[in-house]
Amino acid sequence: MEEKEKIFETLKSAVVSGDHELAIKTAKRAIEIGIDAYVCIMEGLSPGMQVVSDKYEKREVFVPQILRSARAMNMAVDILKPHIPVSSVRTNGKIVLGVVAGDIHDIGKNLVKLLCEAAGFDVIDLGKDVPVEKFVETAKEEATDIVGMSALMTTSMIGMPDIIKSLKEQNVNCKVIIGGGPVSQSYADSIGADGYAADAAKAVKLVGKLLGG
Ligand code: B1M
Repeated sequence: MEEKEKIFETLKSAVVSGDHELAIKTAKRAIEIGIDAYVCIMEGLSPGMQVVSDKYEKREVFVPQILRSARAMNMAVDILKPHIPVSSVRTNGKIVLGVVAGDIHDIGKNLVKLLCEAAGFDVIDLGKDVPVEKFVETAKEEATDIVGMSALMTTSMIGMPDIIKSLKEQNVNCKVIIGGGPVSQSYADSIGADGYAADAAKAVKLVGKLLGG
């Protein structure tokens, strides 16, 4: 196996086993030998988190292991992030991004933020468990182009239409995109969102498309 492939596999297994020391060491090695930091996230860390998600669904791992995996992933991302080439073409596109109220799952949202920033968009990150008013007020104050909402639970995604309704009522002129496990293109259509993306890379493409790029 080529060293590059080995690095991706090691990053993946470091996330799966929640070994942050291995994740950091491997991320540093990747940078040292010139492997693309973005590809390390997409081919190593992200698939690792996917494995953990699947195991959680099957009750093969539990919350403590999940938190260790998330920590390993975040620590490796911190090493890799400064090495992701930020697009030299500033788009002037501004995105207000957050995880909707009642939901604290922010790993996916953080990936969306990372890739959107790398693509040259300005991202205002509202964090997690964000109330409707916070999305709307910030969108207004910042005259944002796009509001991006993430939800990982069926119980929290139902808050998304309230944000869209409130944006419309207050005449905030922006597009709305959504993402996260339980949502879909058909859900986006049904609530009047302007777009849905299944993953962070697709979110970047969608933002570009909606901004006319
Ligand atoms: Co919890 N959790 N969790 N959890 N968790 C899920 C979501 C769940 C599906 C697991 C399950 O039971 N099968 C389930 C929800 C069920 C439902 O729908 N009702 C669940 C539950 C129930 C809970 C708790 C209630 C558990 C409890 O306490 N009993 C609790 C909820 C707390 C709360 O939010 N109020 C809870 C807690 C946690 C942890 C804290 C342990 C941890 C979160 C840590 C953190 O995020 N900081 C956690 C995790 C990690 C998961 C799973 C295992 C993995 C999620 C993840 O990070 N995936 C998850 C199982 C699953 O998803 N299958 C589960 C990796 C990440 C890279 O993918 O987030 O999908 P994802 O993001 C992707 C795309 O979706 C997309 O791009 C991302 C990157 O490619 N995307 C967007 C995301 N947002 C986007 C926005 C966009 C565009 C694309 O545009 C704006």
